[in-house]
Amino acid sequence: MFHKVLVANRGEIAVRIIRALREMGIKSVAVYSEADKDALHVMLADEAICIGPAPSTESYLNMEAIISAAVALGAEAIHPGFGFLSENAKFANLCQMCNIKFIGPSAEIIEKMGNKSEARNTMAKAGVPVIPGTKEPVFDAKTALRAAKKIGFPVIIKASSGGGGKGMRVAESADHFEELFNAAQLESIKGFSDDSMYIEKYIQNPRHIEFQILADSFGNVVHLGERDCSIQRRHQKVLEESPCEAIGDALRQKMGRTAIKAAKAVGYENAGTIEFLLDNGRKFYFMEMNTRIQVEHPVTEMVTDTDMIKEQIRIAAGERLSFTQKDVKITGHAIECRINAENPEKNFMPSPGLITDIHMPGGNGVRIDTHVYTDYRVPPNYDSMLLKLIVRGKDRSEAIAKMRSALGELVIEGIDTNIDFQYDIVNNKAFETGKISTDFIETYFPEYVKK
Ligand code: MV4
Repeated sequence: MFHKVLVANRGEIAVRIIRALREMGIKSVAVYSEADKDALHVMLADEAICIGPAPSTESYLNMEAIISAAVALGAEAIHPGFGFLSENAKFANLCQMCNIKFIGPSAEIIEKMGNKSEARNTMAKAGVPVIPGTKEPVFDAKTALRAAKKIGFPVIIKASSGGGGKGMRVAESADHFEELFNAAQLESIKGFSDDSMYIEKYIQNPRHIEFQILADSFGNVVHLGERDCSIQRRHQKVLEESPCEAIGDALRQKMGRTAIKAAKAVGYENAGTIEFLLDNGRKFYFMEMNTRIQVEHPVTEMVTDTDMIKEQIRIAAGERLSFTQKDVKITGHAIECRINAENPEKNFMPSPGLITDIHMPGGNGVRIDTHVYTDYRVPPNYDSMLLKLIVRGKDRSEAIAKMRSALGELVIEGIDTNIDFQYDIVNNKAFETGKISTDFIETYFPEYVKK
């Protein structure tokens, strides 16, 4: 096992990883920017080292500074968390060249799955259902239009290097298709320096269902069930739950086996997520693979009684998975609400600043993953997520009751938050009856959706 691990992240996930390391008897090294000198992850780690100024390009994305810190302090591995360098193939490769274990899959797999068009092809070849669409990337509007006509409208135009909704457009018909294509492509060139695009049939009001995978370096792969992440706003998840209300055991098994097949097809190692879209006819399609630990991993931990961060570290250290698929039991129901420093009344504008007071709920089945505390100043430089409120109940209805109670108790003073917005979501009738899809917020909270 490792003796010392560097955590190349900040915020609640850095805290989460440092705690797992301490439980495992592994020394932790925090890295921090000048804006984060008073951050909780810095206080909790065994050692901490400043890696640069506030802008993340000069600190949390500064590969040389992070690798140098690991070498200087003798860390044998780096946990990248999510965001920042977690899906950066160049960084994973740099770690390997410096003899530091990157806690995640190989640079080759990150690269392969980072190209969404290539990932689609790889999965299709492996017999994983993909959404009908182009088999080769397209680079110009005319070729794309021909492909779109073959697929049949509506279609969705996506950037090969995309994700997070950037470089994506829906085309209802051939009219304006070329304009939409060019706009999506321009966004992709600007955002990812890549003009490679692909076209898919557009699935109306799908559910976003993702399967959690764990794969060790001996080729053993298990899935830990799914998360329903359909409630999103501008491609940012707002609330996640496990299991998904809409799939029974038969479909769960089928999707789970498909997720394992997908992971095995690329020789996957470590924790990963297979994202599917589920259409109204209950057909499911591979959409993307995420090669990192995800924000919403706690809902899976709560219903499977696992510690996914510890599993990641064990796998990276070359240990075998200690359980098989038949040992995985999903019990109860978990929900996570992301609490952000933002103002829903002002188009979710970020609201950094001083937290003058905070009261956190607790009790049976209530978990909070956070880095904030009273008198903490939320810096304006990073993601606005403050806290993840996670509850687990014996079934969905108990979990909803717990979440309503916990959100009602949660108080954060000094800055604006989305606590009340989350409270309205969990008190919504459609949410209560499980009628959710990716258009949930537009449908039930149109006043919050800026046109
Ligand atoms: C789709 C789709 C419908 N049909 N692809 C959104 C982000 C990116 N990862 C892919 N996305 C979508 N791809 C086809 N062929 C609908 C979405 C989508 C979506 C997906 C999951 C959760 C929320 C969403 C919100 C809008 C669009």
